[in-house]
Amino acid sequence: MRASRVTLIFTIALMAMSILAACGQTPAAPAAQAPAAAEQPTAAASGAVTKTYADMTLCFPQLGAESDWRTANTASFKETATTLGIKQLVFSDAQQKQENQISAVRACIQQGVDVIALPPVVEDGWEPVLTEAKNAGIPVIIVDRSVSADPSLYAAHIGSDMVLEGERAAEEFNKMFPDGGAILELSGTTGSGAAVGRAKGLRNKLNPNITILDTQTGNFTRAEAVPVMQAFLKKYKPGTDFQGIFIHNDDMGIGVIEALKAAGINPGDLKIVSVDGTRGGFQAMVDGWFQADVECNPLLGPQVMEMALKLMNGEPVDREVLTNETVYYPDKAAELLPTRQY
Ligand code: GZL
Repeated sequence: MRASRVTLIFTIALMAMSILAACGQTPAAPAAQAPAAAEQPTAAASGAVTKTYADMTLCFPQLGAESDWRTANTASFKETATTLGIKQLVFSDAQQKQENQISAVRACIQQGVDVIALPPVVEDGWEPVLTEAKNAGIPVIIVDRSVSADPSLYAAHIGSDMVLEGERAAEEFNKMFPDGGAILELSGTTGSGAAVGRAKGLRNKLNPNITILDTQTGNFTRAEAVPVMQAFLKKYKPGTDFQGIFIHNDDMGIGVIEALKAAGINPGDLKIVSVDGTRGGFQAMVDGWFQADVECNPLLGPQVMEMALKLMNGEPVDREVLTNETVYYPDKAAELLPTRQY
């Protein structure tokens, strides 16, 4: 290209740059497209932007993996989080240790999550960390079991009425032993809202002619229930000293069955009432071991996340949401077993 043409082009470019510089601007990149009206966040009555599930970071410091019930409870939260497309489910497993749950809640407070859904392993000892969450402006939903802390320290409780579950079990024994009798009790984790409530409910409604011969915790696990039942069988004569067993969850019930079989006891020799209504419990009813299984529903994910979103948007929520539950019986167990979600 001849020099004179180069000079001309260079001069024109310089002139263009000097005009733009005089206007205080350099050639701008194309402006970012403003979001279409439909993508604009809606303004709530207060004028604040309405949060959606996509904005939600939910802390779920799960207490452990001790039972089929707990496995189903965890699955309910993880599946619901995926279905709703929440931003993040901050999940942890505390191995049934309160100190681990408390550490997990503190980590969530540090992270600045939107809501904490706490399934407390035991009732007591939550005031300090609930106070920290409150002071950080993070609402807490107590999930499943209850806490003894002042209700002002948390937003709501969603779970089962454990006392009613115990009362329902008592009513089954009252029907089976109209002329009285004696039962053994395998209780859940010591100090847990589930074990405390079920024990209380049993004692509320058990007829006075039925005695609770002995009670021991099996910590809601299959493995820990076996030695407890073996010890009971060494101490008491089945059929003579006791005629029934109340078991606080199906997982321990399966451990109890293992010990009974080893002792040569047959299905139906003893009248057993369990709690949860898991597939294992339904199978135990089909096999004749359980005479009733009191429902305790673990599928709490949808209710909790719906409430969490309301809390994020400053909407009022019910402070106590109890799950509607029933009692299952052997006559329908075979038919219902294939339909069970947990
Ligand atoms: C009850 C729940 C209990 C179940 C057990 O809501 O906390 O914990 O009954 C589980 O199976 O271990």
